[in-house]
Order: sequence, then C-alpha cells, then structure tokens
Amino acid sequence: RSKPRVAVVFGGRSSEHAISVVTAGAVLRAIDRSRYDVLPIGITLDGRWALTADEPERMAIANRTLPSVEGIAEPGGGGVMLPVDPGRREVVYAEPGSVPKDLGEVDVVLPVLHGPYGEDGTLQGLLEMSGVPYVGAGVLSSAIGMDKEYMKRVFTSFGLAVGPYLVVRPREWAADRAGALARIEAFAGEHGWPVFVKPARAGSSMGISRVTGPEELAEAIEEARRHDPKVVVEAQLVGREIECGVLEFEDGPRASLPAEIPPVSSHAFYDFEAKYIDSAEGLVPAPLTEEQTAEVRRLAVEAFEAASCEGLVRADFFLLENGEFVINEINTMPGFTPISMFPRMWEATGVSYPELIDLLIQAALRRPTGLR
Ligand code: G1L
Repeated sequence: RSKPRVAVVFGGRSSEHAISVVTAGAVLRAIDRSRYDVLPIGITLDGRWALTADEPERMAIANRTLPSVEGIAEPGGGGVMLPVDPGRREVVYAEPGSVPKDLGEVDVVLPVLHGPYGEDGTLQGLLEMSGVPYVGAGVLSSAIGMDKEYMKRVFTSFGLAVGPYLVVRPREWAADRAGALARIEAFAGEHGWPVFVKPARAGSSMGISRVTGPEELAEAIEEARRHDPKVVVEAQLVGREIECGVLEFEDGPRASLPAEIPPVSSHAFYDFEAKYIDSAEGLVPAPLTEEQTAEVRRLAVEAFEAASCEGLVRADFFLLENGEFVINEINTMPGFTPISMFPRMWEATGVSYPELIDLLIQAALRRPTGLR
C-alpha cells in the first residue's frame, strides 16, 4: 500500500465525548487525503468501539445538539477492539460474543480522546502492546501529564520553577482529616487565600474549587475526591497566564510563539468551555518582550524534555510580577480544533493546521515500535 493508513480514534467514556467528536471532525476535514488513508474509529459513551462514517459534516454541533459516536456509528460496525499480536498491525473488532472482523492494517493511530483511558497513558499502553505507532505522548509522559503531583515533581527535579502546593493523599484523609485540614490552613497562612483544590488526576477542570477560607475547605476536598482520591492544593499565583506550544520536528522539539490568556471576569478560572470551545480569548502572539518570549519558549522545550514528551505538548505558565516564569502545567492533548490555542499558536509561527497534523503523523511514523 502506498499511503500510510491513519486510524483516528475518538469519543470515549468521558464527559468531553462531544468535544472529542468535534475535534476528530476537524482532523478528518484537514488531514491530507492525498498522503494518508483514513479510518475513523469511535468509542461510544459506554465504551464500545465502532467504525464510524468518514463524514466530518456529521461531527459538528447542529441544531443545538452535541455530536456523539453513537450518532455516526456504521451499522454493524460496532464491537470491541481486541489488542493484536505484537508485530502485527491489524485492528480486529468483535461484536460481543461473535467472530472478530478484521479491518486490515493500521500504520498509525491518531488518538483524539480525553481523560481516563484516552490521554492518561492506558490507550497508549494498549497500542504499545499491539506494536502500532501512535501520535503524541507515550505511556510515561501521558501519565505525568495527567497527575498534577508528579508533573510538579518532574518539573522541580529538572530545575523548572513551580508554584507552592501540597498533596492530600487518600490514606491521610481517611485517618487524619483534621490534621490534613490544619496542614492546608497553615499553607494558606503562609501563601494566602484563596487556595485552589483540585483532583490530582483529571482530564478537565472538573472537581476544582477556589477556596477563600477554612470553612469551605472540607467540602472542596470532598468535591475533588469525587474525581480522584488524591487531591492537590495550590496557592494562587498572581501574574499573567502565558502558554506555548511545543512540536516535535525531525531535528527535535521546537516551541511556538507564546500566547497570553487574558484574565476572564465572568469565570473564576479558565474553565472547561473556555479551554476547548471559545479559545478566541487568547492573544497570539503574547505581548511580551523579546527576552521574555525567548525565555518562555526555552522553558516550554525544557518542560517537553523533562516529561519525556513526544509529538506535542502545550505548556502553561504564569509570569509573576517579579518577572519569573512559573510552570503551571503541561497538556499532552491540548485543545485541537483550528481555533484552539495550540493550533493558533502554531499558525502564528508559520505552521498551518493541516501541516500540524502531517508533522505529528510523520513524528509518530519515525518512532520505533515493538521491543525497544
Ligand atoms: F493530533 C494530536 F496531536 F494527536 C492531538 C489529538 C487530540 C492533539 C490534541 C488532541 N486533543 C484532544 O483530543 C482533545 C482536547 C479534544 C481531547 Cl477531548
């Protein structure tokens, strides 16, 4: 076969199912069909894998209705994807209780999935076991990007500045709630209120509370624990929000021009919707000095390397009033519609959306698979 076959895997058991479908629609629309054959594979909200129609028009918001994989699944195309033998690259489906149907070879998977089983390294692990190359972060960097505690530990050990934080582990919360609350109050005594209470591992902004005093703390922790038993408490960082995209080229990772996210008045923080839908908010390029621009681009590449990223990452910083850049987080699966910040930052740097997809697939195809 002359053209590599790209399986775009999207949807999934996530609250962000529809965003994934919309994003996959944008990817299907932009991917260069003269260079790649495309196989769209959806995962329904209840976790079934299904071959879907290659019709991007049906993957947008229409008549105020969010798209879903269920809505575009091919008749009889549903089933469960079975991991294939190492060395083989066939995608094999089976209707529960039936004979597997072989969809043929896949040269590379392009995952467009959010949250658990999508960007946390588990799909990536399945693909490693199957010997199929895939776009973007591997198992380790996906897992690092998903865990706010380990993300900070990795950055710190690589010399990147992170903001003050502490961790409330499930055993501590079970055995000594009062002790945990006292520890957080002492932290707030030192760094000030409000503090932000967050699930340590979560794909989106869900379960996050801005806590202005001790009386709201316990409920904020309970809320975060509904998403993850491990909770991270962060001090408020006062400064400008600057982000930067990093992309893996043939000769290594390079950073885009940075963007600035202006403070939003109506939302307490940069939320779910702002992050993925109306990204028009961001200023590209960020109004920074040449020196600041150069510094944040260097730090973004360092963050990419620190977390052993592959393909791409969006690195989010605060520029403090003293001029210091503090890294807030990285996102191995950033918003990825043409109006999202990562593609906009690269557009401003001279890489179009279709080129971006092409570069990411090429980086994946260069990577070794199987036993390393
Ligand atoms: F193309 C990439 F790099 F593989 C890619 C794919 C998907 C980058 C970023 C994303 N983003 C998403 O899938 C999502 C933000 C829509 C998750 Cl729901």
